[in-house]
Amino acid sequence: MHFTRAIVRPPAPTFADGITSSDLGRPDLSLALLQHESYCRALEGLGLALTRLPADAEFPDSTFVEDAAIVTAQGAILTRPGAPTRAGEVTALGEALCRWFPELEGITAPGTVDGGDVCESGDHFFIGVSQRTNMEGAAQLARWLADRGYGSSLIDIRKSSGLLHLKTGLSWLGGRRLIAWGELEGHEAFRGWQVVRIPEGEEYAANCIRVNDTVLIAEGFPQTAARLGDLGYNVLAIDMSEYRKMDGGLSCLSVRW
Ligand code: CIR
Repeated sequence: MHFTRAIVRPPAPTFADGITSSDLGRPDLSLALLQHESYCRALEGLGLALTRLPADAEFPDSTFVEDAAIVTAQGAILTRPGAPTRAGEVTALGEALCRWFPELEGITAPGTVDGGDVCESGDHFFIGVSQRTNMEGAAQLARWLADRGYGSSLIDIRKSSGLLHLKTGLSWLGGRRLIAWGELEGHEAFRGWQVVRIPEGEEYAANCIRVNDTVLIAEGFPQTAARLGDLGYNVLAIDMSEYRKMDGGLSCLSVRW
């Protein structure tokens, strides 16, 4: 879809206390803030009007707004994040989104869904069942999507080490084209889709976002950038070093529609 808006939220002073499995060290908050500003400017440069939520120290992971809401051309739904420390993040997203989506619904208990597990691919959504998104949450979301005319398929990543969320290893590039980690590439859900394989050693670059005519990718992954360039995309690289330390990627930092 053509994006015109996004919600973003800068990292909180407590950012380094968020959940992470990475061993890349503690993030530097001032550098993270600078990187966030570059990210916001890139989205604005691509024509998006941003709603900037205030940072919230109560929620160290709250800069990763994508996990708290899913927005489609046919409506929006608040998630129910799988990590207990992140549950309260939906409140601020709900307050912001109801301006555009007054009929805002939500995933309900015992379902859990993190937006990072939801890969919008045009009129089809791939939904990861993960340590954060459970079967019940995925099923609720699939029903909500079906009511709005979207198809969906579930992809169980619970045994895929290294994949926090489905979109850690999968992104939509537009049309019927995806980019994915090798271990996801052959999944039966992708029959009929072209899957561009992430080069060995560049796995972090799989979390990229197509924003209108450009693909934003993390800086420092030259083979992926070249591959996307060869496929005809405008490629814009953003330094994500401090977010990577907290298991976050490009898609996590905004809710776009
Ligand atoms: C977490 O573990 O929840 C955060 N530290 C990272 C969330 C990244 N979000 C995403 O991939 N959508």
